[in-house]
Amino acid sequence: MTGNRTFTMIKPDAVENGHIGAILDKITAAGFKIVAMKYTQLSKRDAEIFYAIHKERPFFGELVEFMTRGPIVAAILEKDNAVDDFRALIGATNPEEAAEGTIRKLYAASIGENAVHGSDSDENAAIEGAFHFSGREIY
Ligand code: RTP
Ligand code: MG
Repeated sequence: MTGNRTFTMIKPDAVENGHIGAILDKITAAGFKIVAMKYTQLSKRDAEIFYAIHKERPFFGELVEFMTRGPIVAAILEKDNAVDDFRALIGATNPEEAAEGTIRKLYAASIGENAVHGSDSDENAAIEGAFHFSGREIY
């Protein structure tokens, strides 16, 4: 059981492909309440900080390039057991391994360009939410 908030981004591929509306529909239909949301674009520095945990991985440069190439939707979501339930809703990192009906199965093209982000722990949800939103932007 996790806490009641998670952080998500609709990634540049899903924005480019026109899936913002469909993805937000799936998120709200699954019982998540949007408590903060913005349309924005990450700078290289933002992406390098956000994904610092992956900086030694071979795909890091590609990941930063991808995440900064166009706008994203960032949001904080509220629901009981938010982190675990949201990761179940989005599906496996690799869309080929994602369960039927999950957001990545429906809207992602590859392991690198996989449509959405979901925090992996309560601690990271709080850090990632605070990275993108001030207290006055959370309702
Ligand atoms: P996320 O953090 O975006 O919710 O994804 P995740 O937990 O399912 O996966 P994670 O291991 O945290 O990886 C972060 C993001 O890096 C890209 N990636 N590319 N080319 C590759 O092998 C590879 N592996 C990971 C993906 O965009 C992944 O979501
Ligand atoms: Mg992750």
